[in-house]
Amino acid sequence: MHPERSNADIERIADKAARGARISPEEAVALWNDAPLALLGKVATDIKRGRSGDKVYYNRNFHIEPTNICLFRCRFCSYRREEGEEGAWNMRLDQIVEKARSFAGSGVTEVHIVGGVHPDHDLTFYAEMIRRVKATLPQATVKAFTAIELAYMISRSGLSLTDGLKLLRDAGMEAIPGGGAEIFDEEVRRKICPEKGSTRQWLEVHEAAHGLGIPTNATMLYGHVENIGHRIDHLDRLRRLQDRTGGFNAFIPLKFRSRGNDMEGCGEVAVTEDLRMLALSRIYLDNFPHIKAYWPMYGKTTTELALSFGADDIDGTIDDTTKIYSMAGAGDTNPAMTVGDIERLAAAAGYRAVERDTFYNEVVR
Ligand code: V47
Repeated sequence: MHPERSNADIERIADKAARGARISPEEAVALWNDAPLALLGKVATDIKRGRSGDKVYYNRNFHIEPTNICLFRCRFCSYRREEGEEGAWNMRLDQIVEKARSFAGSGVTEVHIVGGVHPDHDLTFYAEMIRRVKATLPQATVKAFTAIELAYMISRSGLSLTDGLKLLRDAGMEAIPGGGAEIFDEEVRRKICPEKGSTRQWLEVHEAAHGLGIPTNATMLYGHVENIGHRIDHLDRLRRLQDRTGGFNAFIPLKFRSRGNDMEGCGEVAVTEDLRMLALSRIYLDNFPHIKAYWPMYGKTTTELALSFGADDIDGTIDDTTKIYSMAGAGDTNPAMTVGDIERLAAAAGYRAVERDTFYNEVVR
């Protein structure tokens, strides 16, 4: 406990947050340092229940990861390979279409496409990819490309951000995932991903997307070399952008997983820290409708706990289509959950699983 801070101060900040009032960065630090885990869980759950009652959202989705060959060498990444290196892949458009076709008739409502920033692919290639996937699965929403991939492909094309996004939107890109945010603090970013697109680029892409009515998500990679001040600064930059645009759907804190990358030495934070981070995200981001506990990264047990710490979404069925997390040692090697599995997980935590689409409309079958 901070020497000059009393339990009464912590209770006052917690009450303020539970009433729905906005807390300051300093108050967030105080809660982080001194609030008991159970208090954070209670406040985050009160806020969550006020917004979405006993619902836990999920969707029927799958991922396409077109390539793991990437221009950038982010130190936390276990997935990237050099062209020609063992374990590298680079799917052709017909293979991507084949993957999409294998989900026809399965009831999926979302295709999530992200991968490495491949030096040879241009905007025309990506627009064609989206067009073909959408033509193959017209009922599904294409949620595609991190802001880092988008900034690179659009700047290469010579178009403005807005015109590049419009071109992709016209091809069928209806939403943008939250990846590539990592940690916004420029000094930490230099340490963990010095070559990657900048914080400014990430924020500009999301702002431009919101300006076009394209909803997006936001992530934060935590639990490595950053400190709590960096995490709150990250949340604060997101809260400020959301105040201006209202275009974010979900915030997804991503726990750093340490296997098979250059930052193995950082280890991994405790599960109690994951729960504190989820609760603080729910409390601080008073203008974000959803907090997602991404189950392939936390694993199913922590995801179940996350539902008592402010999360109201756990992502989807996945069907063993993403490798980013398992290659870093997280969760299951072949991540997949049936709707029944998801319903049981939610019920075990005292909640009701509700299927949603990408835009959080409830799906009635
Ligand atoms: O930006 C990479 C993270 C992100 C590791 O928007 C790692 O619905 C932990 O953003 N340990 C990409 N994390 C994935 C992503 C995402 C995932 C699920 C849903 C949504 C959504 C977005 O994966 C990267 C990076 O922060 N990541 N390596 C690692 N070793």
